[in-house]
Amino acid sequence: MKISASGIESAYALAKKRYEDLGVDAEAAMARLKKVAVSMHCWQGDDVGGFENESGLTGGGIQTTGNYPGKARTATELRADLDKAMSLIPGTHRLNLHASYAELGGKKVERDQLGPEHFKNWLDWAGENGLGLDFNPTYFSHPKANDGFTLSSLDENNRKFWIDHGIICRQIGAHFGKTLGTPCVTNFWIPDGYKDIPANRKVHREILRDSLDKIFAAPVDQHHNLDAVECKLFGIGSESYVVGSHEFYMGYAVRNQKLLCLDAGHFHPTEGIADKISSILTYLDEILLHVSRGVRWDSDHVVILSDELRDIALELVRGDFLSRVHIGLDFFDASINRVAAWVIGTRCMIKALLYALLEPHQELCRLEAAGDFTGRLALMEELKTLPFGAVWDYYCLQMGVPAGTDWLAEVRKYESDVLSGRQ
Ligand code: RNT
Ligand code: ZN
Repeated sequence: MKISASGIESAYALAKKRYEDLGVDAEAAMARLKKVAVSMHCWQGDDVGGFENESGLTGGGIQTTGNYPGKARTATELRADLDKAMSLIPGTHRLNLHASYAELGGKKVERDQLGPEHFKNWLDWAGENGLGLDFNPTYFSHPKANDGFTLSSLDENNRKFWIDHGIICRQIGAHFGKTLGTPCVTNFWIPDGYKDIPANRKVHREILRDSLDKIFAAPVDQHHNLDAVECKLFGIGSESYVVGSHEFYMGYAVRNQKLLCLDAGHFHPTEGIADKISSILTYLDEILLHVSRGVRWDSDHVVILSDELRDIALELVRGDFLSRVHIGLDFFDASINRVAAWVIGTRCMIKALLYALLEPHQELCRLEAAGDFTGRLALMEELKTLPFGAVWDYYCLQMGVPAGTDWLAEVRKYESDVLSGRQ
């Protein structure tokens, strides 16, 4: 059932007053929210398959599960699905592309030979829709990564191939950034690691440092491209040792002033990333987040409005970090409608930010500084049941996207009109 606009407006009027009583300006919160761009990942739409060949996601220790019908088979279909998803999400956002989503026109182009021309359609589409682009070299689903090693491989030829891929991707990223007038974050994640106990942990880390140094030595304009490195604890098939661990990349990022990418699924299963943000931003200007949801392992479930997500958003707002943190999403679920997955996850990210922007932060800080931890806890708990949903619905209404679950009817229609025709 469609929610009526007048119902949303009257609920909002009451909610606004309730927040005002706490010294919070709901209008100002929404105005700030409007400016936040979330980088939506292309890979939710086709189960991290990419368009280089038929085989889809192979290796790398990441996995999609499920076979919900309607997966995008071409870049054109993927863009159509993204258009649909984006039309149901308030605000103007970004698209995060992987190199494996190059459009090669039926030709075989190796990953060390890619160029901006292979992403022309993506770039045109982003420009037409006012979207920024982010980018990722693809270090998985490739014969040269089959032994589990890429940039830290002991094989010099392999390494050279992957170094060249990295350099080319940074150049492509800079081209995106320059063309679109907003810097592209190019994020490096590699799967390298061992299933079982390594005899020589050190050698791969030294090699990885050397490979990264070579990649980043290539001159690329920082105004157009920002480099990020993503750490990880373990993957399927790399349970005992991941070369690019947290300590490895934190050291690398701090020494070389690169962005560190924190993926919510890349730490111990009970460890959140919210508390890490202000620590790392003490030493780095900017970071990248991969907002994800691990269930028992780094399972990349669709992001929901969990405590963990709220904590991340609260940290971004409380620390005034929104301009220093690039928010990317990283989840992939093939067991539900893929367009719906994007919509749910992205809307939840935005919702969490709205929740955080509606917090009476100064008052909480005042209580804390005065040593009134009782008052701090009491107020924090009270905030959870304020009429936040009424502000969210109103925000959607203002932004011209469906409120409540009204978006679902549109996804269902798209499923029967478009997705169901895909075999
Ligand atoms: C893998 C990393 C990485 C990938 C994407 C597809 O564990 O999280 O970010 O999910 O590059
Ligand atoms: Zn990630």
